Amino acid sequence: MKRVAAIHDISGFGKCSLTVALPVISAAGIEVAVLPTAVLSTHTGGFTHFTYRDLTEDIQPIADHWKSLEIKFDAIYTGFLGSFEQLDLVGRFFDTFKTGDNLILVDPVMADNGELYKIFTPEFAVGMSRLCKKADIIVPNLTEAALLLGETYNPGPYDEKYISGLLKKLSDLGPKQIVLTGVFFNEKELGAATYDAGTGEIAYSFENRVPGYYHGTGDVFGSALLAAVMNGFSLSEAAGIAVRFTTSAIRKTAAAGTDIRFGVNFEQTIPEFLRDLRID
Ligand code: PXL
Repeated sequence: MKRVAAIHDISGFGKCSLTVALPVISAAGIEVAVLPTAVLSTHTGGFTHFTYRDLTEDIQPIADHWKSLEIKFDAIYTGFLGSFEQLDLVGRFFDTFKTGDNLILVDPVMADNGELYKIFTPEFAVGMSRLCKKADIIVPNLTEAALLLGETYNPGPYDEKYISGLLKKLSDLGPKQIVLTGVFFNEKELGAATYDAGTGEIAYSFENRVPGYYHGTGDVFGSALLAAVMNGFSLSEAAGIAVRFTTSAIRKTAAAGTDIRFGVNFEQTIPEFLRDLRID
């Protein structure tokens, strides 16, 4: 069985980060070791007065303990990181646990819809782009891509020339595989673009857009993408699986009329996801 180290926060309510990564990746038959970076009562998107217990002090001792046990990871998956210090500690974690054949996936969680999440400053993006240099795959949305490249956010719609330019510039930062989320060429469809610098292939996956902005979807997408790659799918196939899974979970949530801050119904979408992965 393959094993991934998932380094994200735990937001108790709101279905994102570890409360998504753990069930989704485990359902796909992959063991998940969790390294929580913080414990919050809810995620920070749209809620006020959330609690925030920082776990920066625990990161290095947890890494040291895992190292002493000679635990190996087939992949390391990072998401929401709360500070520069955490970026440094996670970079050190990569140096310790990187092997010749494992995979580092960094989701540079820090912004969406043209805006930084309110707990971050613009300098954080510089630190995050440094961490991305060490990754094999990065999964930014369009806002995060602009921040990583020090460019102005473009609200879209986009065209292939703009997207392929972004993909190549992101790859020039270091990672050989790029998955850009929130891509759309018209108002009807939304999806992801992938670039593999090894093969030069650029591919797109789209589904019909569901109106509204649902929280936690980046983590549903990233977790599904990693699970698919670890189950042997190519990057572009994995992005298609992740786009279908995320969109289907959003559709169920929209149909139920759930508050958009409460996360999406990925749980009841897992059977479809496993059929798509052909491991049901
Ligand atoms: O889903 C990204 C995410 C993860 N963790 C926390 C967040 C967010 C996005 O807002 O606030 C704490």
